Amino acid sequence: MSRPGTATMGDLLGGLEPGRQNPETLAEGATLLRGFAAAGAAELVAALEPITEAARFRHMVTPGGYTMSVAMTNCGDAGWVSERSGYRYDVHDPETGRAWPEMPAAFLDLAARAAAAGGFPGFVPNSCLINRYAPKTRLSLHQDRDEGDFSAPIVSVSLGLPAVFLFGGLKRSDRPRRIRLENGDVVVWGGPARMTYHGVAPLADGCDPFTGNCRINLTFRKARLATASSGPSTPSRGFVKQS
Ligand code: MD3
Ligand code: FE
Repeated sequence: MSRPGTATMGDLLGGLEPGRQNPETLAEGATLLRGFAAAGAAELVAALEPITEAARFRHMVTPGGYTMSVAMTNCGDAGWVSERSGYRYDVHDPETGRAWPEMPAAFLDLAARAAAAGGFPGFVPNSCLINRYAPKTRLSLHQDRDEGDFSAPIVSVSLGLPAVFLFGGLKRSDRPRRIRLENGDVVVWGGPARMTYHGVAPLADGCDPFTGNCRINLTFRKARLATASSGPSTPSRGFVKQS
């Protein structure tokens, strides 16, 4: 960007060229940190190996009976689960009955540093949802509202093949903006952006040196877990996370 003697368009516009700032505020509470995880991407992908060995990627079924095209698994104290009976955070992997694999220190560290850079210091996620997109895989517009604590942000990390992220508004009918997310890009979603509708357009074919022909997305979350005093968690209502 700052090669001596080479004036780029960004320089000429004083760094104000739309869509070229880093960090970039996408909306109030939503901050795009381009390349924030790029240097550590190989380490993050390597850390996924033992996790996905113990808790395999699987295609979950929605309450509506659709099988999601995104393959998912989790690590941390709780994992997001979709079944015919509803969505929930569960301390066990229903496929194995065992606790989810532990969240690697490198994941926690990255999530905390990114959240701080996005204006949310002190973020300690207890759950990481791991999404795998093969070519043609998509994620329909939805809100994330199963966490129970919406004061904490969600931090998302893109690895491998690029994707077009769909960033909508607070109503499903708000027409989404299209934002290209590449390997190492991190987005922090908090405050008023926390409940926005979002999705991912069908993945284009390609090849990445670390992930091969797929995109991996990590989302770090703070899920409120059921305790003896709070009783069993109630199933979420009205949230449709489509395949
Ligand atoms: C905006 N994942 O796992 S990450 C999801 O690329 C999910 O796999 C997408 O949507 C993916 O739920 C998008 C970006 C993202 C994640 C969570 C958000 C954006 C968000 C929560 C609220 C608002
Ligand atoms: Fe989401």
